Amino acid sequence: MWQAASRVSRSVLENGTCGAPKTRLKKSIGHCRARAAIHTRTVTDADIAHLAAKPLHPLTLADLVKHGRPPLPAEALFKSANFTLSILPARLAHRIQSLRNLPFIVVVNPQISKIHENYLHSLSTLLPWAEKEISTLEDEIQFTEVMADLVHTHADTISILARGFLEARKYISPKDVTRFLDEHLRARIGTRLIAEQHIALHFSSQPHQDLSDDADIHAESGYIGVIDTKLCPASIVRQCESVVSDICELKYGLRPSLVINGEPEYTFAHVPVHLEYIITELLKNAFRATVERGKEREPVEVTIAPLPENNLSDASNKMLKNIDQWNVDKASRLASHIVEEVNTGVSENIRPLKRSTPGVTIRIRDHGGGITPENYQHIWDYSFTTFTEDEASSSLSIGSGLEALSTISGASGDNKNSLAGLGYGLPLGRAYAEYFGGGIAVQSMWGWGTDVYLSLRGVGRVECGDT
Ligand code: ADP
Ligand code: K
Ligand code: MG
Repeated sequence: MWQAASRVSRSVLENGTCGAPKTRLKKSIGHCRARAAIHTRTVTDADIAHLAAKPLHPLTLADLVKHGRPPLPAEALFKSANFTLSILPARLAHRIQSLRNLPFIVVVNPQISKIHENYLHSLSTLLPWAEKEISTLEDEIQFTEVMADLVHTHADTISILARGFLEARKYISPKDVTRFLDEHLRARIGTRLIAEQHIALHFSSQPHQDLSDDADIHAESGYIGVIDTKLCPASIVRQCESVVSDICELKYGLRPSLVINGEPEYTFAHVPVHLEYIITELLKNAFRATVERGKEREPVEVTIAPLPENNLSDASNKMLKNIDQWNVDKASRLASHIVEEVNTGVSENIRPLKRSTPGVTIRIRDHGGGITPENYQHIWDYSFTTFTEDEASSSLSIGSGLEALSTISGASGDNKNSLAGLGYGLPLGRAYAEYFGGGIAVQSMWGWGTDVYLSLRGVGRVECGDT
């Protein structure tokens, strides 16, 4: 039964199967995309109205891990595909509808309409599957290709959105832009996660020889699809530091230093790509401020502070006892309950508790001079930036006019290779943090420096898999 799948996976993965799951996933997506001849069905207004009328399924970490730990048996993989298929069309239709609800002159902006087309395209690739139940490996493989196409289509679209809303800023208030983008970008995070999770489960479930080593690495490393149950924030900080330092060196000829303290060995269950995005953006901000202030001798300090494990009330302990291993939904509700208890000081009845991981707070402290009170009010606005062309010509700023936008293209278009400029770092970082119940708070001491508190909730007992 696995033979057909093995044939495809060999060709899909021949680009190389080693390395971090994320890298492999990217390669697989690229390769899949190149091979796929994807069927489409024209999307009608009636389709959109019908699908958008369906209630949205709010995504939880439980949804992502409920099909089990890879390698999945074929039946579980079909379940994952059918679950994915059951929720994505309505999500895409909702996006199309809310794009269409923008003022007409904004919708017809070439950038915004490009985004609209992307969503129509993705929905048109799902409609041929609408009445189908995926129950063969051939179908599952084709469906995975559709998912790869979806991820690819929407990959580097943040800069397109940013450009669109800057071009259209005369016709829509900043408040309305923020409202739209907050909803749109959060929905985008979820849709992408759902598609990537199925792709990851697919590729880590192929019992092909090429993959057996990789599957072992996978099991050991604690991955369930795109979720790493043993994610170490300190390692992510070091990885991101290296990337951001390179950018800094290119731009300013300097590499600020960074120290990590607190509990660098702490691990929890989370989505590594989300953490990478957030930490990269926060380090870019801290490094930029540090260098511009001439404070590169003062290291940026990152403190990893897990929420105390033993500050639990009787109520929490009782809830914890009743959690069965796979019910992550309950576990995440418990995590929020615990975070609340700890934060509000309710928990006095302290009991030692070994394995719960309610979450972590990561403080990033720089001595880069802080944020002026006037700017502080705007830091969460999409497109608000103090980065100007005088500082670096390769990015855009709100003051430098639209010409700067034309310099945005390709990979760097999503701000990957520049230190700042889109003004999306903080608000989008916060959207990622809030997605699974975390948050970001910025404390500025104007004239001195900035402390950023990133809090993330872990999911207590995701780990445990197939026992
Ligand atoms: P961008 O970095 O593209 O400008 P962000 O949303 O990341 O967009 O940040 C918005 C603005 O907030 C920055 O332009 C900067 O003025 C201010 N800011 C953010 N973090 C810091 C920091 N650590 N120190 C000083 N200013 C900061
Ligand atoms: K901003
Ligand atoms: Mg930034």
